[in-house]
Amino acid sequence: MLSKEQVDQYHSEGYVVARSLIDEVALDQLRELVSEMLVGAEELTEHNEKFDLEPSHKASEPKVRRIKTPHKWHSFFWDLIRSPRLVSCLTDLLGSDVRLHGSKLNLKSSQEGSAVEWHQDWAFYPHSNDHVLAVGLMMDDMTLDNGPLLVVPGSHRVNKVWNHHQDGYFCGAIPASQNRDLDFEGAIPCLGKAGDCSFHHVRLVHGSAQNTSQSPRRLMLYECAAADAWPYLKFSDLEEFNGRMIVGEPTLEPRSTDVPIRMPFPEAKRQGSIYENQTSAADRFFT
Ligand SMILES: O=C(O)CCC(=O)C(=O)O
Repeated sequence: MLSKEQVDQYHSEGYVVARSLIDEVALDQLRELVSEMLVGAEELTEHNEKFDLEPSHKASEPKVRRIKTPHKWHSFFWDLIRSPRLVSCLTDLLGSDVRLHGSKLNLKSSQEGSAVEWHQDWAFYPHSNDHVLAVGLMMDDMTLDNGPLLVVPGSHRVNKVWNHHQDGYFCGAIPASQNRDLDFEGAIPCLGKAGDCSFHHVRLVHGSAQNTSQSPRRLMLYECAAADAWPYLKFSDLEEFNGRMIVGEPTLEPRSTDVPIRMPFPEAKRQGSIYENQTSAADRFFT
């Protein structure tokens, strides 16, 4: 599914965008399902295990910024990630055996959807090797003004975990002013049409600005790992773990490689999502 040039780009720059992986019918089904799920947030006054709310959220004017772990709430999210085109891209990049690590649906409402500060996913979920990536399924067109994913090309090859701590606690954000070795200004926006998908390496530095456009920006993120990349954290149940295979076979033999690790402890003062973790980051890049 991916060309040799695309696979080479992923390895050298740490990301690639593949066009038209999800067709209109599936996109419509996905949008309808998400609208139905959001009805469940209307009466909320606080985040819960399913929804993360924008700071301006009110029960009378609901604003959800994330649906947490969508794959746990509806099997359609599994149908999408197991669709032949996506599986083909995943095996091109990660090999024949791929497991889902987690998922999230980031919804940036028009004219306010929260920014996500610069970070590496690896800082949140280190594994025994770095054959791990995130797929960003674009539910809407990604444009310069709606807060698209921004990536710092090649940052995964520096082979380093930047410090994601501030005031002695993990906060899930790289203190921007102290890390001018990273070319934030040269970051590339992953633009595309609804149905396109980005793939970014787990150690690639990325973030995204607020949505200043008039339309929502919805990005469904699937975190995927080669079956032999075992997580250092949050492993509890083998059956559940193996049940998350997207394609191929699980293994009890992790492959360990020489990867940099920095554990996300002490835990962020505010738990629940990256947005909550990052609230304690004083040194910010995006306003
Ligand atoms: O939604 C986005 O633009 C990026 C989000 C992200 O990087 C994350 O949630 O880890």
